[in-house]
Amino acid sequence: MNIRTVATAPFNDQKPGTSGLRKKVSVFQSPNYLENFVQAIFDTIAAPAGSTLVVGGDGRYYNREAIQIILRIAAANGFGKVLVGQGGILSTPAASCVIRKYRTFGGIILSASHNPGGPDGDFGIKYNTANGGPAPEKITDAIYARSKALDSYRIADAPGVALDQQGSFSLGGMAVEVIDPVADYAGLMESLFDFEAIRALLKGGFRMCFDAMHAVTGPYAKEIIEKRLGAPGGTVINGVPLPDFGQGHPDPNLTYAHELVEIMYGASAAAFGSAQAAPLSPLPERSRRQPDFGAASDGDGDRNMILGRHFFVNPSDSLAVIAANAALAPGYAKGLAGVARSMPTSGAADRVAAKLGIPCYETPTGWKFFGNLMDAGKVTLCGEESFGTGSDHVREKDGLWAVLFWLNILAKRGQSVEDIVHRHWAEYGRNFYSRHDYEGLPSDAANGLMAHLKSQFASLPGQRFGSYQVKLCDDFSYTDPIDASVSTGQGLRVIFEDGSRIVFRLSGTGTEGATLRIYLEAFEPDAAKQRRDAQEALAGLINIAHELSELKQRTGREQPTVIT
Ligand code: G16
Repeated sequence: MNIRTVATAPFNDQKPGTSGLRKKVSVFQSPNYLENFVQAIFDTIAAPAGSTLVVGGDGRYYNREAIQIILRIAAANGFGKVLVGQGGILSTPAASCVIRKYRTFGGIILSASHNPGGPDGDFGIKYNTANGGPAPEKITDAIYARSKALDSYRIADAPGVALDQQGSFSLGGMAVEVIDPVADYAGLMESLFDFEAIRALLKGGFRMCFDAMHAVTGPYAKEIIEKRLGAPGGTVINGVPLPDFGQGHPDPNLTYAHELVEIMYGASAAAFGSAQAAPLSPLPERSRRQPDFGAASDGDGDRNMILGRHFFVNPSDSLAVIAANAALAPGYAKGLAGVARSMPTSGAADRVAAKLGIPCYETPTGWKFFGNLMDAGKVTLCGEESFGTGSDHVREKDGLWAVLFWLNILAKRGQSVEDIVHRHWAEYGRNFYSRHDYEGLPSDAANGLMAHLKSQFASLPGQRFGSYQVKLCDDFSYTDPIDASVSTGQGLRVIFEDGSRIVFRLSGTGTEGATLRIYLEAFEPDAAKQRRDAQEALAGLINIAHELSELKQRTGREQPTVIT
């Protein structure tokens, strides 16, 4: 094998964000950009010669080209074997599953998650460690440091590997095994859930729709939901992964999964969710009677949105409902060790944990913060408000897993989605919750707004805003209970005397300007008052958020881009 050492200059912008390095495709295509970052990963992880790596992605534009480059750099850096998903495809949870099942040294996942794809869209890359989870901050910080000092990378001169055919190949002496991207993952799902009960549910007239949004979950959902669980063909819509996601935005929320929302809400869809709801198209034949259950997943298959007929399940509530009903799924019948949620996620899961007598951990935003807790056996379930739910079956959040968990619960309880959530609120109280996103803000304006908020923190406690009195304000920081690592600057919290709160954060996953997220939460124990619209119930807090942040003066915006 001929290995070339290529001289290069470091880039100064390769700092991984909330979940890996995400940039425009054109940035990754610029000479040496991807190569440098991959070499920085390999230099940092220092895998012993002959190690095995997993490589796969969500199928977005540049996925195949990037995989060929990574294979050649892996060969030049002494890896003995790489497992690649057929067609270059591996959903993020499936990659985690494969890393764990075959005990590989780690894996590289190519995805910009829910961000749009195509030549003008986004691309991303992240490294996952041997536990199957995203590398923790100490590794991503070291990769970043290395990327700033890199002056060369090593690459094998070898022809590309045919990714469309399963089998074993050789690339300059390194083994490349092209594997079925679905089989291992589907087998794992079958071991966790009561497929018999779900099959019976689907046979008995229960109708569902799964929107794969032309992203990676299409083949997984078709195999599991249509083939193994027997749902009729056509249950999975937009099931063919496309490099540009059919020009869509593969983010399973009420704004971007509008086709599914139209199906589930029928004519009233426009009233829901978004300040920018797309106009309604004529209803397709199948939605004359809305399905009982709707779900969608994102670009790389780790997010999920759960809908009932005319009913949206807030992701924070979804985590709480799954926790409360976990014993109904065979894989969780023995009970939960604990649950964890990110700080901005509502406290609904905390109430379930308290009742179950198990711990509930509060971490910063980012799935990587759950890894240590799961590895130490402290938590079984984890979730985030950003449409992420998962468990210790892998070390990533898992969209289809959440869908199957809901199906398992629905099959066992025989009630509607709406009914299950209403009963949950009646039992535990309702954490009214919403997230308002302001996308594409100039970075200066967003940073100025956050600095302005922080500057008021000393004087806010004790101040009254209508019926709300400020109890405390802080910039959230977290000390990992397992390795004692400290993460600071994780979101500005304004907490009121009655437990309501407003959190302000800048997203760490965007590639253009800044995205401001405002998270709003208020608790309602009275069942008679729980069925109000969340925006209405949170209106007072929304006004306070605008006032404290000087949102309009600083950004010119009054309406969020997306409301969850
Ligand atoms: C990533 C992380 C999640 C995080 C989400 C939103 O998800 O894995 O843990 O909650 O981003 O992060 P931010 O608010 O910083 O944009 P994904 O699905 O994009 O990988």
